[in-house]
Amino acid sequence: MSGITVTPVGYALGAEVTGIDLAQPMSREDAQAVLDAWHRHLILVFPDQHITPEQQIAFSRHFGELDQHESQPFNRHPDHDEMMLITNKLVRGKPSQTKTAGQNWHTDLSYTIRPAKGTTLYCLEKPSVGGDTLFANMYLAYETLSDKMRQFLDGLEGVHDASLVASLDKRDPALTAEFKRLNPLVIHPAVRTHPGTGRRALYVNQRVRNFLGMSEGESRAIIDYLCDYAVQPRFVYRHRWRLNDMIMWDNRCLTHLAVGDYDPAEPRHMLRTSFLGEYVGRLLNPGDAATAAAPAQARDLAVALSNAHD
Ligand SMILES: O=C(O)CCC(=O)C(=O)O
Ligand SMILES: [Fe+2]
Repeated sequence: MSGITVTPVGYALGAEVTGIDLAQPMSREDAQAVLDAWHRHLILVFPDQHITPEQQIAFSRHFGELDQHESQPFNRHPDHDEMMLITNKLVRGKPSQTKTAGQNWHTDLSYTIRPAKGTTLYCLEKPSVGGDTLFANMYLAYETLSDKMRQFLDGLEGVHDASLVASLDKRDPALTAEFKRLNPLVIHPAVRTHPGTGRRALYVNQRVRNFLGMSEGESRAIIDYLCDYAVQPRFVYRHRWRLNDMIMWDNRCLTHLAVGDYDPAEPRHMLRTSFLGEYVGRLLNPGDAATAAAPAQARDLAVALSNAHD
C-alpha cells in the first residue's frame, strides 16, 4: 500500500502530496498512487524535496518517455538533454533565454507534433515575493460551455504556431530563428479526450493561430473568447512557490502561465523535465518534415497523417 497523503489545495485543480521522498526510488504502489492523484487533481505539489537532476529525471521516467528537447535551442541543461533550465540567472555566462518563459497561457510544446503530456518543475531559487505560476482546468472550461459550442468545437482543429510563444523578441535572434525553423505549424484537435480519465478537455490556447478551414479573423474572435473563458478565476489554481517545491502538471487538461510578478533583479531558478504524450499532432505542411524537430517515429507518423489529409 502507498503511504502518500494527497491534500487538495484548490477547488478546480491542485493537490499537495506528502509522505514521499523523491530522492528515493519510488515503489510501484507510490507511482500508481501519484498517477491516480495526478489524474484527479491535474497538478501535484511535492513540498520540501531535496533532489538532484538525476533524481528528478528518474522520478519523471515513471510517467513516460522523456522529451529530449530537439525542439528547443534554448537553455538545455548542460549535462542532461532531458532537462531545461527555466531561469533568469546567467547560463554559461550569457543572459538566459528562458527568463520570461511561459508568460502567456499555453500548454507545453503544443507547437510540436508529439507534445509533452506532463511537465515537472523544481524550484531551486525563488524571489522574496511573487514569481507565481497559474494553472487553469481545461476539463471545466470544456464541460461548462453550451452544447452548441461544444458541438462546434468537437469538429475543429487548431493550428499551433511556435512564433506565438510569449516574448520571443526578448530572446537571442539567431536562436529564435532556429527555434521557428525547428517548429513549423502543427495541427491538433481543439478538444482532446484524456486517455487516463476519459474526460474531454479544451486544447486551445494563446499559441493557436487559427482553426483549420477558417480564416485568422474568424478564428481570432473564437480563440480569444475561449482563452478568456478558460482562465476565469473559478477554474484557476495559483501556485505560490516555496523553495524546494517540486510540481508536476498535466498538459492535456490544463493551461498555465508564468505570471512574472517579481523583481527581475532577484534570482528565480527552476529545473524542468517533460514527458512525451500521445501522437496527436500532424504538420500543416508535410514539406516541413525535413526541418521539424521531433523523435523520428513521431515525425514519420505526422507526415503520414498530413499526407492522408491532403
Ligand atoms: O516559470 C514558470 O512559472 C512556468 C514556466 C513554464 O511555462 C514552463 O516551464 O513550462
Ligand atoms: Fe509552460
